[in-house]
Amino acid sequence: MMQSLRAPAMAGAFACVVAGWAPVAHAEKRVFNMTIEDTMITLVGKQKFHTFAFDGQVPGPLIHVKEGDDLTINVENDTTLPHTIHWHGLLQTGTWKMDGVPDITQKAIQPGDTFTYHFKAEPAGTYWYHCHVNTNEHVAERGMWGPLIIDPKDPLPIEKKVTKDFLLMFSSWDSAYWNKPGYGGVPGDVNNYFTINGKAFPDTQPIRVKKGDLVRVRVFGAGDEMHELHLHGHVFQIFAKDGHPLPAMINADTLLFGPGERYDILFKADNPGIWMVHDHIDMHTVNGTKPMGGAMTTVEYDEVNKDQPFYIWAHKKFVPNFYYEDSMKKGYGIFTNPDFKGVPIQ
Ligand SMILES: [Cu+2]
Repeated sequence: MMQSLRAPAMAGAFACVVAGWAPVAHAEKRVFNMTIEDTMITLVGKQKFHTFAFDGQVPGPLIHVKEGDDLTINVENDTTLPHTIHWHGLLQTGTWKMDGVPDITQKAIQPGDTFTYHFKAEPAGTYWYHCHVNTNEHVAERGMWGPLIIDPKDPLPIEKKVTKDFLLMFSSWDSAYWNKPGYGGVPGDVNNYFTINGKAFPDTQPIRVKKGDLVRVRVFGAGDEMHELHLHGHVFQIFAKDGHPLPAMINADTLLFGPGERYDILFKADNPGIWMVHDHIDMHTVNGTKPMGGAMTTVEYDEVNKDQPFYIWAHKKFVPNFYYEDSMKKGYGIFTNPDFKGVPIQ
């Protein structure tokens, strides 16, 4: 394994490998409970989608822990189909049966059953969890994903300077299968709705910053399409890929990422204004056949008057924590978000 930029303690990690994983004394034990529920979400007030939602919400709850923590996650499947949870990018050293792949590392969790995952939170960085049963449907079309952030024991100097931390999970949807659970996500299908954190523009929320912030944006390819994040008015730095800091940051204004990928980007909030943020794959900025929708939002500076006669969000109700930015400040734990809740399907 190559040395990670932020892991001077690899010798200690190898010590655990020798005898299989056993929790180390200084690790925090954290126990979380999650359900999987048949849940209906509605995009832009009109297009419904049947989801298998973690804790009844899309995205699922934020799991925020520290590198090395001893995690126990009890999962209860309250839907009518089998599922698992795969902890994407985690090493599972000595715990391969916790990797969450049906018929490879476990039997899928049947309707009404529970399963307990127990593993160590490593490596540090931006990770996510998702179902691994019929991923072409359950991940790509049914919203079975959520963020898993593992703070490093030894953050890099620039990470300590971050003042705002936003999580953006990109995904796509196919209205042809909105009410056909168990189907969809096969070759030839065409996605026609595109979301950030489970909402399509104009139902997304602005990314609120103030001049002087060092902003960290963590992007996730949570669906089954490529996406290309474009931020207007700024040069950002690509800081990490798939949780791992790059040897040198890359300056960019667009970022192409595919299914499963995560990138952490940083930008200095030094240009007050209202700035477009959008998927530059133009077909991803529609709702069905209607343009000006999909995977779009804005960066809004606190210093700027939003009440502009041309601004589509001039009088928008602001919903904080849409990007889990408030939850990320609350320390470690599991954080649900009422804004992502759908309606239970009986
Ligand atoms: Cu599933």
